[in-house]
Amino acid sequence: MDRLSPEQLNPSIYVGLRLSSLQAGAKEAHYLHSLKLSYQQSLLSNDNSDSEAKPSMGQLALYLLALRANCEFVGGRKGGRLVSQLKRFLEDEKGAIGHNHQGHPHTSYYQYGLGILALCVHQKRVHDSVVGKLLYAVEYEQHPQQDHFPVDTLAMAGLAFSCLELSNLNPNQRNRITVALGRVQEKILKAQTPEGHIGNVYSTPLALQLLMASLRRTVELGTACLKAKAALLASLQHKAFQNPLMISQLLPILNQKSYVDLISPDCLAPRVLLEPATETPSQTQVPELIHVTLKVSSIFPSYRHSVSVPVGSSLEDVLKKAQEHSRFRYGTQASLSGPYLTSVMGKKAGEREFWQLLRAPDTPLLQGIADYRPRDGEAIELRLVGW
Ligand code: B12
Repeated sequence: MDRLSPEQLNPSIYVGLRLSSLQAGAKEAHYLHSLKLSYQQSLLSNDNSDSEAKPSMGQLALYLLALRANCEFVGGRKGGRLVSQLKRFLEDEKGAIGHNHQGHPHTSYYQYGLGILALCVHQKRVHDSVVGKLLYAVEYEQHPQQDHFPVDTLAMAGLAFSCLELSNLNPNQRNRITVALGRVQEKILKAQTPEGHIGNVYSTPLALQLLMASLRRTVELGTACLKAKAALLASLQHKAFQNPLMISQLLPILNQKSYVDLISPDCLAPRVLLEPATETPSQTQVPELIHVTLKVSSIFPSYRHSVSVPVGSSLEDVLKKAQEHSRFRYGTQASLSGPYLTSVMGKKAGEREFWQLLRAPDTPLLQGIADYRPRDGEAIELRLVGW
């Protein structure tokens, strides 16, 4: 197998596969080996010159989950350094949130929850004060001065609490953890739409992971899970799951598993060998063209231009075309979800800001620039907003 580029090395994919009912034969071991080489090299080197390339707190956490998915515990001198790094990341984030909880983590509460979860499945204890920040955030989430959590973030916090509850690593906070977990579960149930999704289609897999990890099985919970699964299966048929990261969060659910199962993973469970995908021959006909309008009003002078691209093109293709043929400029950064839009017309999104993708007039897209495929006549707006 060819050497994998850092962009293709996604620990979430390994975790999803190992918690699924599928296996990828020898490729799986090779993938884990490549992950280890890449992550250990960049995390354990003392070279700070290329700090951009260093994995973030959440990426380190996902890497530790991947090790656990292979039934490994982090150990030895190298493993110890990774655990210390993750603990240090969390301590820094705790500092950024501050004593009076007025600040925000540099990354996000999603990554904060992921960090606690990863240490928990390795049976590594974090200080009560670190867990306390996540507890407070969930307890006061409705408060006007506090961050409002999307379903994905709530689910991730809940998965971390579930692991802590089962492992009893912070016994002094046991009651608070149990109450917060009940609260997360309640909010997640409330976020179910009439079709059955929880939040939106892409937050449903994590929300379901949280509900399935729950020790409190009620009829209401069982019904909600069944409804959510049916909605996901319908979305799968409509090909809503194309993004590998999204598929990696979905795979455990299809096998009745959640990240909390990484406390004691079953590495001997039989899994079916994945068949390599067969490529459909490309059509040689001249492709039909569609017209898409691109708008940017967050800058002066504002920008508006119509671009024609072949039918089936992605939003990224539209941006490229606009860049080639007009004064439009954009920049991206690779992430585990694909290319993330970081700047438009030379304007970079600042701290706690992002370039939001909308279908005009006001519908935020549920996919990124590489996955979203605009229809003929659509207008897409790029808008700089706070979060
Ligand atoms: C936090 C978060 C954000 C934050 C990121 C900023 C920050 N400092 O953390 C904000 C609010 C800015 C954001 C924005 C968007 N997000 Co978002 N986000 C998340 C969330 C909750 C966690 C991501 C994370 O930290 N992962 C863990 C770390 C370790 O992985 P990472 O790759 O290093 O993380 C980076 C990327 O995920 C990137 N990012 C965040 N969102 C998105 C979305 C896309 C499509 C891409 C390519 C990258 C990206 O920011 C992270 C921090 O640097 C996920 C939930 C989930 N279920 O995964 C949704 C999620 C990934 N986001 C989603 C979407 C749709 C978006 C937007 C496209 C929304 C919009 N209409 O504009 C924009 C991105 C637009 C752009 N400029 O390209 C969807 C993606 C669905 C899909 N089909 O792939 C998710 C799954 C939420 C959902 N349920 O709808 N997001």
